[in-house]
Amino acid sequence: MTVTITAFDRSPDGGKGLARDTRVRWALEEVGQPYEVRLVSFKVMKEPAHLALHPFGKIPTYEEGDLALFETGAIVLHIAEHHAGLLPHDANARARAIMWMFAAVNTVEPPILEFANARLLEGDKPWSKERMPLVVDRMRTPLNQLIARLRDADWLDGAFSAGDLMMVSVLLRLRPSGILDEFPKLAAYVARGEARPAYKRAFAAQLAVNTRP
Ligand code: GTB
Repeated sequence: MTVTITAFDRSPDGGKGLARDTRVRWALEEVGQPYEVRLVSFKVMKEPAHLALHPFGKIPTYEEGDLALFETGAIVLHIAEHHAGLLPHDANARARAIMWMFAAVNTVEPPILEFANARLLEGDKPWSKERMPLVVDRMRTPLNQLIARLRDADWLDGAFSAGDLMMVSVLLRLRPSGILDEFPKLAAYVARGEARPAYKRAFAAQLAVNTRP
């Protein structure tokens, strides 16, 4: 069955792979599922046809036959559950991989987004300088805790899984600020994710969209 996802027709990051369609593309590439992409503008995202797919008017969405999904966590989980390669067979290991997906989007991503917003959208506010150390601290704590758990392992829990795919995707958002390099263990973990052929294909596909004339 044809899989169609939506993505920005022009991502604000110009193709750095930070928009969330990249993680869905990556999951599809990991499992070898071909997909089509419908590009949407910010305006189209807020129109009824897109809102019927995504009630919050965002990308990405995922369509496969009668199924329409939004939320990258749910989309990647769906892909991982229906194809081999992103979740272990052992039931407990599988539950732990899913736990790491939730940890990525529920625990690690929110303070990273708060930091990105503070930096990019609130930098000119009179209170920004005073608030920033708090925002950075709230982000550093889970990052250091993640490093403590990762130790010298390549991946979070045995072989690469959907948990790593989501965690690496979330951590990538730190790169533009330079903060990722302050955490060499995490930078190396992200680099391992980026070195995967499936990630490279996903990145190249979104780059091609965002650099077309
Ligand atoms: N929780 C949802 C999910 O994981 O699917 C969040 C979806 C979401 O925030 N989508 C963003 C969106 O559609 C794109 S990814 N925004 C449009 C809108 O709100 O009107 C977020 C994003 C956007 C831009 C960059 N960037 O330029 O660096 C990075 C990430």
